Amino acid sequence: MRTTLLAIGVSILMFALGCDSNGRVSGGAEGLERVTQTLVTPPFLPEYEQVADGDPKVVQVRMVIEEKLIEIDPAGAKIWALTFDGSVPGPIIVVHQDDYVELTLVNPETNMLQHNIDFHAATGALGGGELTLVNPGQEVVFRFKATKPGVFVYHCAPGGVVIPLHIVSGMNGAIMVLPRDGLRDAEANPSRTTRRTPSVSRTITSRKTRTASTKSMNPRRRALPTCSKSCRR
Ligand SMILES: [Cu+2]
Repeated sequence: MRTTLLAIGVSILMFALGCDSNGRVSGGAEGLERVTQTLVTPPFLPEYEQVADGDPKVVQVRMVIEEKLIEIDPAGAKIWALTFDGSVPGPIIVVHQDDYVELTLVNPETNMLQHNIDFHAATGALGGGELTLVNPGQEVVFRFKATKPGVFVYHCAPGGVVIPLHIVSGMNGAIMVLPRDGLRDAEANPSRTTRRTPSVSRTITSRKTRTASTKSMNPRRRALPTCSKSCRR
């Protein structure tokens, strides 16, 4: 199994990067600084800087696909959801224009279905959909350059009539590609929005304790309850 995973991961990564037959990377990401972005459950954002710090980077993220029952109302109604990282919608990725996004997409063997990911921020190969199709028990690494600023959807697109089924069952999310000098308001003033502060993290942690009895099929939702005014920017 590991050999299969490795072969799939390496071959797809080589294709996505434009490697030659000797495995040499011919894409534009070699030599760039690599950083890891820890994804969090919406509506929260991962830690990020409003203005890019230095040259473009390779931003590594990891998502685990979870097929599971989730509770959707206080009365306890449940649905079978297909999710990126356990939440609906999936986590928000934040990068800057010209950064590379390097996603490790994991489909655990406990799942039943084939999945992939289609980034509307990526160009070609169905936004990665053609390169990232993974069966249960497989994982894949996919890298693309975020060439245009904006907020773009990503979603599962395993092909044919099941595409809308996977999307409406939860496999959708967004990536925000910031201009390298950050966002500006209507008067062209730099946005004061910045990364999540430590004080917000502490607030979330304390709320986790207070809401530990909240019924939910999603542990992350227990940890990160609905955001109040105090944690909105
Ligand atoms: Cu899917």
